[in-house]
Amino acid sequence: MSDEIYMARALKLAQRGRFTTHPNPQVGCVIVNHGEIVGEGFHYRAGEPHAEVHALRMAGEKAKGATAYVTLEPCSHHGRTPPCCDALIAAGVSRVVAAMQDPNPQVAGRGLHRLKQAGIEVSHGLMMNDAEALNKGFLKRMRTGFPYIQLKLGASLDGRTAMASGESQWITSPAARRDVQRLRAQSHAILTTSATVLADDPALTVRWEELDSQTQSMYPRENLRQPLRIVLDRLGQVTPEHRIVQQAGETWLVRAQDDTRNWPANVRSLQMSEHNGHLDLVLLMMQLGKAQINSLWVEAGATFAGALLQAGLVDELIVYLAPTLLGNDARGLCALPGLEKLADAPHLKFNEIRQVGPDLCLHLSAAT
Ligand code: AOF
Ligand code: ZN
Repeated sequence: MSDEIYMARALKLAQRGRFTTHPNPQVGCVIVNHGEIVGEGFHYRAGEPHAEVHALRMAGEKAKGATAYVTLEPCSHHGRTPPCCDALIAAGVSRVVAAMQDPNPQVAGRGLHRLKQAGIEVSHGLMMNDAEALNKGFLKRMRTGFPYIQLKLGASLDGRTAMASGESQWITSPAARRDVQRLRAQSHAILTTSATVLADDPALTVRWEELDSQTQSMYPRENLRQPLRIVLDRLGQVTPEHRIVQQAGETWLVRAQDDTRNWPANVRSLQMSEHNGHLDLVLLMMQLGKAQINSLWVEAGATFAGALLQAGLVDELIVYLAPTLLGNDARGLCALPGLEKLADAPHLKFNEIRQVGPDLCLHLSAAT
């Protein structure tokens, strides 16, 4: 069998960590000796063994002289766990095929170098695009210091989100809301604004019973992790009565003024400088990157969506479109103040189009 088949298997295994590895990447490993898979593993949670360690444990003596297929360069540093390249060397592996190098500055080529120095045949780049797609958040944070930002929008076919009165609940279908639950579950953190909290009082949690059955089967209820909730609350309008601060998991309130209120232990108030009556979004994203947040899922209103787009901070737009028309009096999807010329409009491209129940889900990114 060819290298691609084993790497495809390693990529598939890596995905089993999709809901749980943050802030670490998803990594899979397959060990093959004389055409037989003798060990497999994937990384499940930060602090727990890396993919290679699981696979080496399964392979035991059979790792000697074997080939290890890994979706990310084996690590060379002592983090929460010891270096995987040492474990591969000690086990007597004779060849390592990595899908890509690890941009983590603590690794960045040193893992592959150490393996080579130990006399192991090393290569990287096999199925690299798939490996990149697996860890968009981790890779962006390692390369730029910013989290990977996904902006979720929901609208009618004519791009409207609410009637003029504000009436807006359930334009999209229950199937679309289940899809949102799955995408929230994969995100490291969820961001919203106090305007949305004051208008809708959302919980912004993942409800296991609302996940689709395939997701449920790979994400047992007892392992459910609530993504961190972050609210941009410049003026300190969120109160202990709002649902978002009453949920399991952490909530951070980002404010321009220091907050002296006694919040429960799972609520943190962070102070950030403001500029012309706005929090500095670029600074915010840098701080979230420093806090090791790989991926940010944004659910907010048209004003914030527009601000984020105009700041060039959106990596991916995820738009649910319902097969209905709300007319010209209804509210628009995205405020883009100052936009007058067509040439200045954001240029996007469609990357994926899915039908979700009766709705469409469109995935877009900036056109390059
Ligand atoms: C691998 N295989 O399965 C993972 C890797 O704190 P630690 O010890 O868990 O190290 C985390 C770093 O190790 C992470 O940032 C990334 O660079 C690498 N993750 N590497 O070879 C794995 N999870
Ligand atoms: Zn490792």
